[in-house]
Amino acid sequence: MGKHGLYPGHDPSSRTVVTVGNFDGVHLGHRAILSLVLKRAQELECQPLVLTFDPHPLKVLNPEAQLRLLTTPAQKVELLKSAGVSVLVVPFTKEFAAIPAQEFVRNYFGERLKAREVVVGHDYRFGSKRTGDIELLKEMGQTLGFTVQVVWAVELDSVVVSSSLIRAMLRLGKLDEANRLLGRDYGVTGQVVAGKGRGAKLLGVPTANILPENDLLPASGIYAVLVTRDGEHLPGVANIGTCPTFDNQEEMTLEVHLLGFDGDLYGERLQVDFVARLREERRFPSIDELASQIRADMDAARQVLGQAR
Ligand code: RBF
Ligand code: MG
Repeated sequence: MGKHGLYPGHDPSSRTVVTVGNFDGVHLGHRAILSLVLKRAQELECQPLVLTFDPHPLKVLNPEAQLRLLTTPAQKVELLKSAGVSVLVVPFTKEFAAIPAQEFVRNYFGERLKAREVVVGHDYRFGSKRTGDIELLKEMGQTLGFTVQVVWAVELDSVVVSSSLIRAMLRLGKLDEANRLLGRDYGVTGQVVAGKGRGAKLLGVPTANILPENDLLPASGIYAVLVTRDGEHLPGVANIGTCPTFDNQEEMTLEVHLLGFDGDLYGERLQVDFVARLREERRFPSIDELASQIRADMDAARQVLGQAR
């Protein structure tokens, strides 16, 4: 990135209404911020822009915390762009983290982005050791030529929408609640890798085994899913778990059976959106009993997905 920044998606000649943050999950709280950015950009005839970081700052500053993000960097950019804003991804390093708050504001909101307005969440802090706050931003805006808008937390059913709450709900198998807070269905991307071939042979139900790119899989269980393949959405049923009927694998796997499809998916990259959680994974006393339960799951998924559209 050059000193005066040529960023993909950013027109350097235009002034911006800009927000900054991690935006993991691009959930309803984030969407409230994005809406205000879009509205103000239109009113002020500026470019709506999101400044975000890759990797997530906590992964650089506190790797021991093993933060499990909801979105991959690519998903995040795609979700932000489809909300209608331009996206500037700043590589986050320890050196970047050491930039004093004032310098960050002058350099980014002032020089590079020519901010006309900066939109931030109510608890936003920035700069080295998080010393920068909204007061500092407002003060510096007066000399650098931008105003500051503060967005309050979004509540749904009197809980504050947050990425950490959504992570917890996904882990607990509360998919419906997680999806409501996200404002979309939780989705995982990944490549189809070789499985054991057991599904087709023993159960008559071939599955695509997906190597997830996301840090976070929903709780173990059986799910109705929509699979995106080359921009097309296909109905399916997914299993997340260890297949305890067989050999109790140690690792959790994600397998998808596409309803009414029997092509080869090996090597393809798919996105799996989790629409509904159907049941828990169980150990069945016989392969026949598992096979008939899977047939019932396929019917349940068809029902759920038929209603969802
Ligand atoms: N394996 C289990 O051991 N218990 C289950 O409850 C279970 N449910 C499944 C439901 C669906 C819809 C699918 C597609 C698979 C399920 N499996 C389950 C995984 C199954 O054992 C696996 O697909 C094959 O063994 C091939 O790896
Ligand atoms: Mg398989």
